[in-house]
Amino acid sequence: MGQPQQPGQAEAEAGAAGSGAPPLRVGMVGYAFMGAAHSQGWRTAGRVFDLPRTPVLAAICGRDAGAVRAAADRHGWASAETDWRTLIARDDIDLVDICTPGDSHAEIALAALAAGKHVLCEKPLANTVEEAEAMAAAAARAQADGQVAMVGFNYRRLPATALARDMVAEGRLGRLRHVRVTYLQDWLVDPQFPLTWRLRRESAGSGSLGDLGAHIVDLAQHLAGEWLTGVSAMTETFVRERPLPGGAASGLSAVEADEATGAVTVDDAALFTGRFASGALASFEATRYATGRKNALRIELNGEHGSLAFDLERLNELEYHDGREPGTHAGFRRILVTEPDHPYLDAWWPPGHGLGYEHSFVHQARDLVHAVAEGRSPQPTFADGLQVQRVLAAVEESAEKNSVFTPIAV
Ligand code: SOE
Repeated sequence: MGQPQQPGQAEAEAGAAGSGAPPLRVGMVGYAFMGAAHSQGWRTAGRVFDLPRTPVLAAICGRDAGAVRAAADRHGWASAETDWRTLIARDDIDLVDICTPGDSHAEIALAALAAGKHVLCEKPLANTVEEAEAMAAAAARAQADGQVAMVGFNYRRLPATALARDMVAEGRLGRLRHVRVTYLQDWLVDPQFPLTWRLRRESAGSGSLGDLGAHIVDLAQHLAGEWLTGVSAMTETFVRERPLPGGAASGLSAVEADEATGAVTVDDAALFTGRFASGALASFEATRYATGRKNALRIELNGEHGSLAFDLERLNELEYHDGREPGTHAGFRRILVTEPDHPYLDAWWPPGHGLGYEHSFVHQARDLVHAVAEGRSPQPTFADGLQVQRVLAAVEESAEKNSVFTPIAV
């Protein structure tokens, strides 16, 4: 279904030519929620940031010809494909962006790396540790040929989380004692919400754990600057039987429910504690049953000299407490992260004009383009994605063993 000249192509090529930077031709697999978010990132990055290569939205791929064509038109992709193998075989694609459910990540990523493409893969990296190991090994081999591979942990790339990481690395908190993270959603509260792919182990790998828990494990480790060494966990599936979807269903959006039902084979919620290499302690909660919480991610870090807190619902802010201030005027203060000196913000709006969720995907595209141009491995690498996968596996193992402390394999 490759088409020579499609809506958006002339514009994309003009953009590439106009900037003087050579194009980076992207082929994206998947076009639902994450596909739309990544499209926004690719479309916008080269218009806001000065990039060494200009992203070109060359081709989008999905199995339903009509739907993928509509997605191409809506999001500005130059052509559409219905088979990812055809997309990967195209010699006018430099980078493959994988936005499909977890069960196809490994196969597509391995094929793309073998074909000499750079790869961006949505989180979690894979559905199993074995798949993630194969992907990390393939990415390490491909790196010798100048190929890069990155995992889409987008929350690292908000200005406030990037600033938090810098502040921890500068030693402002001193030795870390606690990291506590929650990621709360509520889209499963209704027991009639149908059994979409996100609720099946064979397609999603796990439930809240892999979907939300993967984000907070990555963010916690990224901000702390160290890895977890072991976890103690509980998981639960509150609603074990749900109606089958009555029509086409994407992961999050409920469509009509069928009369027939099927078994939910993933966790609905995961609660775990963890220990960092330094001895700092961490707690994690990931759930789709936090009634009233839509996309509430919050992280707090406490160190011997100070604390930091970030809340996704106030994503242009960072709370900071400097414990060395005299007690009379010590206390948490709000840093408004909208200054040009803050991470990513020199290219955006004047101070005080905040950003949103989608900008993390623009920054992700920006950072990946730089890494490709410089031939260096962009973080989070597939090795980082594999390590998160190992944490998820340890959480499942611990939960199965009634919360016994489970070391994380290295
Ligand atoms: C669904 O829970 C979801 O879309 C996640 O899959 C995303 O990674 C997160 O950014 C928003 O919520």
